Amino acid sequence: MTKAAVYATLNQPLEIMELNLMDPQVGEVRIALGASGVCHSDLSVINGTLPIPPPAVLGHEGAGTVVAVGLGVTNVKVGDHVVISWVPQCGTCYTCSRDQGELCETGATASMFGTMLDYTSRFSMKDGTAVAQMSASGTFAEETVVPAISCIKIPDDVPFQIAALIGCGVLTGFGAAVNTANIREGDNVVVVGAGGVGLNTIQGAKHKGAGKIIAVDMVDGKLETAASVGATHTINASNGDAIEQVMALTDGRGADVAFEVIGFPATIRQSFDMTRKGGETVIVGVPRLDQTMEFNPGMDFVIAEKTLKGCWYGGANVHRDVPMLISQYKNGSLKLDELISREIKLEEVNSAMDEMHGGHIARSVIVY
Ligand code: PAD
Ligand code: ZN
Repeated sequence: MTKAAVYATLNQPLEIMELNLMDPQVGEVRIALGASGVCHSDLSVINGTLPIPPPAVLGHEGAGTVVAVGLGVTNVKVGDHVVISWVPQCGTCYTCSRDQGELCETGATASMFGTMLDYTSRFSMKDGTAVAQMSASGTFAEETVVPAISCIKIPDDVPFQIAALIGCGVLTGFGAAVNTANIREGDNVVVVGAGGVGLNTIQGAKHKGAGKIIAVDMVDGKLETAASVGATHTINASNGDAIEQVMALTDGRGADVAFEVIGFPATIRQSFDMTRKGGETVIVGVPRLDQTMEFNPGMDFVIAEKTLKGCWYGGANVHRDVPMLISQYKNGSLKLDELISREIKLEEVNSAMDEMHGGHIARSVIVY
């Protein structure tokens, strides 16, 4: 048995309950969670933006200690500390071998279904009802079972709170700037949405040598954090027209690269309109899956030669990028302690969701 926070009903708080947890099967690993971040995507499941059928253990940004391994597991052993990747990445399929591990043909479907690679889950209720595990992980639990290819071994001296953040917000946000976008040295970059993910996009843009890094948000506290991790300019979108303010900061031309890290069509359009001719807009925020947008292909894409592209999991090869991010954290160039606004217990996860509506917290992290 293990204690977990379960999504049982749309738009209702998560329920804390004891669940059965099966032993790891072939190629699987059981992990005692050390920490799990609370990401906006968890809230997006509860409010129906990301449609995962309940019941499901949410949480996909986690790190912990290996407590058991199934047959055939060679990449980690009992006692190892690991970051859990929310897309299992095999490293050898068609997309992995084309440096698109975030779309891994072995792992991405199971991740969407909230299951192991065989499309079944390891959690169940006392009456035997199967309980899905978000993104093949389910980190809002004291213990979970994940595919071994989701595990990246990390040094024992990295705090679990930090390692957990790397599992989603950092890999996604930093990777959007470093892997997905094509930021050239000196480029003017705008990041719309300075939450747990966007703050890491700012750090990725800095890493790529961007010139101006303009953070746009509606909460002054977020903008202060943005400035502390590398934003050179900040715009509170509730004060005046944010597009005009970006134009004023970029000689009336617009930014070279814009990132939307919220998940609304209106702010995607806004980000797109903040870029210059020939500029690039990267969508990181996940809108409701039933939403659509209109563009003028001739004006927007052909004549203005703009690019609009999506970003899944920061275009990350997790087995390559997690060790890289840890060494950047250790040498002080990647600021992660600053992103942990508060540490909570599993039972407090619903209040972390409420705080996210208000948007004042960079990241709440559950510590087990
Ligand atoms: P968050 O809630 O921490 O941050 C969102 C930020 O946007 C907050 O700071 C808000 O204040 C700000 N905001 C909200 N509305 C506006 C507005 N109209 N104008 C300006 N700022 C605004 O969320 P997060 O950083 O955890 O996640 C952000 C998005 O990224 C969310 O949609 C999440 O589902 C998505 C995500 N995508 C991936 C991926 O692989 N593409 C991975 C992880 C998260
Ligand atoms: Zn996430």
